[in-house]
Amino acid sequence: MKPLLQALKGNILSPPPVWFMRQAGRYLPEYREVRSRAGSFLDLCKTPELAEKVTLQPVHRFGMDGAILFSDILVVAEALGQKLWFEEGTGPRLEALDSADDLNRLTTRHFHEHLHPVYQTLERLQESVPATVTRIGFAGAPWTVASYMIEGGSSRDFLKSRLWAYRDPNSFARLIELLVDVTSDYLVHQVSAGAEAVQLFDSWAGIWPEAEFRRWSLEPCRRIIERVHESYPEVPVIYFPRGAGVLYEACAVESGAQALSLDSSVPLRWARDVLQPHVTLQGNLDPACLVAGGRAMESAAESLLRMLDEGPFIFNLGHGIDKTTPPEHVTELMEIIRGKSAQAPT
Ligand code: 1CP
Repeated sequence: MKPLLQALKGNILSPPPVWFMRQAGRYLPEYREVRSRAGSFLDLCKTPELAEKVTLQPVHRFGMDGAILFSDILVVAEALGQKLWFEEGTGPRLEALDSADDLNRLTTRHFHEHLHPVYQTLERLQESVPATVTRIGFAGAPWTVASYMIEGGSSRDFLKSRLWAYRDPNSFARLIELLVDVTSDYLVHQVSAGAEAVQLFDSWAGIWPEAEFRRWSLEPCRRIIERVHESYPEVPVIYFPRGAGVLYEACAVESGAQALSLDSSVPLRWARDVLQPHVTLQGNLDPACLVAGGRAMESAAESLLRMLDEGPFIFNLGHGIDKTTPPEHVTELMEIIRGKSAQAPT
């Protein structure tokens, strides 16, 4: 079995398998080259030959154990009929949802047709991903996707979305329910097209108090994971409730996920003692260490390996690769992970 899948099944590997969130992207000159040919970022996501190519770029250059589908979490909003575009420098923009009435503008009628290029990319990857490398599909969690749909783009405080949830929980629940449904379906289709594991990105989970975290982040994700497992009981799900703090424990015990992706703020000793008995852990090197390189990167990577690689573990970052990361630092980090762990007793 492929190393990443073995770790997701709870096996302890030395060296641990490794991949990096957002491993394809602007920090790679070969990505910038393809991106400039594609037109817009969304065109790149929707052109299977090019999306396949950029998915493979980091795998070929660095030899990661996972190849994550090249797409974006926000294509789901677009597939529901919401207008989406990406502005250079400012990131994603959407025609914002302002009220319960706006939910009526959303439709599932063309959902899978719209996402067909994503499925085609995964089908192509079945032929081209190296034999030992795991194909990872993904989706945004309902809360994180809803926040972009309501804010109309990135936000610092998500106040509009939070106020909607507090003032009109029924219509907010309608949006979350819709996203639970389509996201479950989307992931099942990704697996049918060739994804061997899937990751749910709840990048903004950490903004909520406990009760709302459970209601709007954990419970919707638990239901999606359950739905994926109803169709594909063997397919591992990696859950990334970024910023969940001590609530990572509830995620480990209650979500049904096989692995938790840890953000960089999660203390390693606590993660080892409290979370790792329940699930495979993935993470959590600070992406800034990878930009910095040198001693800072080396010592952080070594303590991560020392602390977590006696249980089921996948080396990753605590969040996506920064676009200013020097590619040579990624090469060095791969050497640290593979070299150092290879010498450790098994
Ligand atoms: O051309 C470009 O460089 C556009 C930048 C870019 C890229 C490379 C965006 C816009 N998305 C992506 C790809 C992407 N997004 C992947 C590809 C696979 C890989 O990991 O290599 C994935 C998994 C995502 C997921 C994603 N998109 C998340 C969840 C993970 C996270 O980083 O928290 C989120 C929040 C988004 C929204 C989004 N899309 C793009 C940007 C710049 C953002 C973040 C905006 C913000 O911070 O609010």
